[in-house]
Amino acid sequence: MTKTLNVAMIGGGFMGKAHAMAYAAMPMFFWPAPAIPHRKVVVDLTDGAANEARDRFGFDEASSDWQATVNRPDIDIVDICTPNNTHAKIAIEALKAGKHVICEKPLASTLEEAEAMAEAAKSSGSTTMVAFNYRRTPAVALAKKFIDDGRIGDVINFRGTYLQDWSADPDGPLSWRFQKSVAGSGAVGDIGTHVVDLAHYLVGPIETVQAITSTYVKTRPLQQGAVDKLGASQKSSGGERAEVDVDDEVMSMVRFANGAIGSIEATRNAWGRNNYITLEIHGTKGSIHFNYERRDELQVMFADDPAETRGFRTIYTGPAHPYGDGLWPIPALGIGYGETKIIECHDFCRAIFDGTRPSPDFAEALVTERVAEALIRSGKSGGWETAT
Ligand code: SOE
Repeated sequence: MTKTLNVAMIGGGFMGKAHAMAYAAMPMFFWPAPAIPHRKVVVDLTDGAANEARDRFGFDEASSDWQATVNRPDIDIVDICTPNNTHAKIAIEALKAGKHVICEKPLASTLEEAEAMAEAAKSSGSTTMVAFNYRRTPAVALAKKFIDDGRIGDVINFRGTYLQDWSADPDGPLSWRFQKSVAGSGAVGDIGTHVVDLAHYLVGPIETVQAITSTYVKTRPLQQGAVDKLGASQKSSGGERAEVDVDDEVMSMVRFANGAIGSIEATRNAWGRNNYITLEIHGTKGSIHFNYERRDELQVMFADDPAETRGFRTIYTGPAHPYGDGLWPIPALGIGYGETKIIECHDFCRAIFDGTRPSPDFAEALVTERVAEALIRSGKSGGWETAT
């Protein structure tokens, strides 16, 4: 009989919704499932919010006490979907209690916390994972396969961008995402780390970086209510404004340990760009291009194609490609954010089942944190900074 894993999910907001949906749907996609995740307890700040999350996301129980919950003997997985500055304390307590831990990205709000989390993971016998979901887009996993199979030769260049526009409106609220004490950084930690993770996954570790960071909107209206509304304009609230102390944008040059060079950009202030994650990778024998806003497609160019047909071709991912046996039976039926979270949930449960290390686990995500910290440092110093 397939093993059941009881889940305690801490945080019932936007990410809680995505994870709860993945727990419910994973065995419907991947069958036989490595384990059946059971939505046991959801924790939120107040009893009212927790009860609402329980009813909405299909958990058995609700609680406003994360500490008591992660120590319950009937819990197998602790899933952290809370703001960045709470990750370390919840994860470390859960690891001490012998739980497997999946944590939303970025790993933590400071490098010190991230190091403590990786250390706690190392000295536990538990499985850990950080929810960098975009590497689980089938087209991105197919790009990885082409690179690993040598189809584009040695990678010489990586260009990665993550552009959004939800914070371009200066009247968007000053949520925790704009507060250094909670988020750690702005675009760098929130979305730049996704690109760093993709760069690491596809090309390898980054050694040195040189960055420019900028904060365009210096003050924002204080947020009304606790719910993270991302960019919803508060123009009419007429309320008090407070200082933004994180970056809005980062542009950078990077050097990889294997000699490849590249660039990484991230901003949440690019009007018209919604979830515009692009990757352009050049190798000695071909190129790869991906745009998340067309995420069923991977563009590839192989230099050894005959001259008259040489050029970028578009592959629509489907059953023949990574994760294809679990997803939809016809290419281009559509992969969404939800599917990437379902695959993430599958890979985490499989790693628990097999006793293998999922990627990225806390140790691997710490490498991404080091790059993020080097980007921030370089943004201040103006010079090259090491990420190791
Ligand atoms: C906001 O920028 C955000 O919700 C990120 O925090 C997520 O990681 C990203 O995938 C979608 O946008």
